[in-house]
This record gives sequence, structure tokens and C-alpha cells, in this order.
Amino acid sequence: MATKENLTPAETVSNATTISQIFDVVARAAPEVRAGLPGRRVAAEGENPSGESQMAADVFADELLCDRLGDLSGVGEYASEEREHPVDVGTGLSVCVDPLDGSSNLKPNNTMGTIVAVYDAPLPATGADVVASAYVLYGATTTMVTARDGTVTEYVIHEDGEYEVCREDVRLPDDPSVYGFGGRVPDWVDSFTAYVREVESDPSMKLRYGGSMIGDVNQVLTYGGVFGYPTLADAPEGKLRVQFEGYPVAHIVETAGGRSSDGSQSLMDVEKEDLHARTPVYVGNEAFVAGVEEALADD
Ligand code: FBP
Repeated sequence: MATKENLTPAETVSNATTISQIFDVVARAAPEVRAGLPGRRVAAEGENPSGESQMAADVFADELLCDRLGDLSGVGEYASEEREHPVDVGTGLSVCVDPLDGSSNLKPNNTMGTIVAVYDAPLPATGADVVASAYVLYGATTTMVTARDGTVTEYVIHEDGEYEVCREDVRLPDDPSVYGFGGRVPDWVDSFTAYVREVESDPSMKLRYGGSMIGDVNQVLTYGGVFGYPTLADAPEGKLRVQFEGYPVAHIVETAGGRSSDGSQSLMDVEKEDLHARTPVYVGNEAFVAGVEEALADD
């Protein structure tokens, strides 16, 4: 039997096939990740490379996804928010994963996600290297949203790992109605606070913030609006990480007809050399993201 190490050229797979396999692995692992959560609502011993405490569930999801994705013959590197360095798993596409986005929502039993970015380049990669992205949302049901070849698709994942399309060609609605922004409000910079007050003054806009980026972004993808984790007074780069959160979410939102920004440019144009580098994140309908950039322009 061909192992990953001794594949002949004829046995190597195309990037398109590998992307499909990555989505398949992630969808089929999702019920296992979900089933593994109840017993892992406790802190793990270590910290992640960003100095944040880890839950046992973060470590569990990371190990599961590293094993499964690392086994794919077309995947060369696996990196995650939970590991300092990428793991060399062969030759091919690089995969960056946030295994359990929003894991502080585990204790209060709220929404969480898994985020996946696929790069056709060694890590750390750039926005131009993104060839596909996806997230799983562990909500009332388990769903997966993928972006590739200019199309965003939403799937429902069943308990046995089978999955089916529930929304094809997902586009941000033209009549946005939700907004949500992370960080402590007193830590926001004044120009951003003024922007948010303007958004709030529109009676058609409702606050929807749950503390898990994937849950919050999925609301924007469903109802239209804006999500941001902004520059904070004591953390100019915000909290979210470029490779694991910024690029994949920007790729999905932009593919769905929306916009992304770090405050002055598309998130896809941000370039940082550190695998775990952070960036402010603003995503949503064009007008809202343009409004953030305008508001922050004088800072
Ligand atoms: P983790 O991936 O470490 O869980 O952090 C990401 C995140 O949970 C985002 O999903 C969310 O938008 C943000 O942090 C919320 O952070 P905070 O609760 O510190 O405002």
C-alpha cells in the first residue's frame, strides 16, 4: 500500500482534490470534536503560543485535526493556534487551523467554531497564497461554510459525519441588520467608539455579539452587517491572528461579496512574518467596512 512517504508522481493528487479532501476531513471530524467537548470543559496544563490558557478541548481538537489532515497526501504543513511551530507532514498545501475558536464559550455552553485556511505556500503564508478556507460552526446544529473558486457554500453536518449543502452561492444580504464588536468598550479608541455609535444610531441595526468570532461572523453572513475585533488602546493589533483567523474569515466574507479590513487595507493584503501575528479585523458589508476605514483614517 502506498504510504504518504512513498507516493510516486502518478499517485500525487492535484490541489483541487486536496482541497476537497481537507473539507471532507474537517466535516467528518466535526461530530467527533463536538462529541469530545462535554468531558473537556476544563483547563489544560499549558498555554498556547499567544500566552492564552488552553482548554482540554482545544488540545483534543488540535490533535485530532493534525492527525487527520496530516494524513492527506497533498498536505505538506499543518499549523495551529495551539502549537508554536508548523508540523512538517509531507509535501503539498499548507493548512492553518484554529481548532476551537471561542473556546471560552465552552463553559457557558455557547457557540464555538473550527477555522481552516489552506495556503499554496510554506508557512507563514500571505493572503495571496490562500486557495481555500472554511469554518465549522458548533451551534444548535453543526454547519460548515467553505470558500473556494469564487464560491461560498454552507453545509449541514449530521451526527454521523455525512454532510449536505444547505445554501449554495452564499452572498451577504443587501439589507444588513446585525453588528458585533469584540474587546472591552472602554479599551476601544475614540474614533472606533464614534463609528460604533453611528452604527447603533441606525434603527435597523441590532447588536449580536457572542464572543466566538465564527458565531458572530456567521450572523453577518446570514443577516448582513459588520463584525470586528478592533485595535485596542493597549493592544494596537487587537486579538485575532492573521494566519488562523484573519485571512480565512476575510477570504470567506470577500468571496461572499463583502469586504474585510485591518483598518486601512483588505485583510488579504496584510503581511506579517510571525506565524502567530495578530491584526485588527473588520468584516462585513462594503459600506460598513468602508465606514470603519473612514473613521480610523485620522488616527
Ligand atoms: P480563541 O481562538 O483563543 O478562543 O480566541 C478567539 C476569540 O474567542 C474569538 O472567537 C472572539 O472574537 C474573541 O476571541 C473574543 O475575545 P474576548 O472574549 O477576549 O473579547
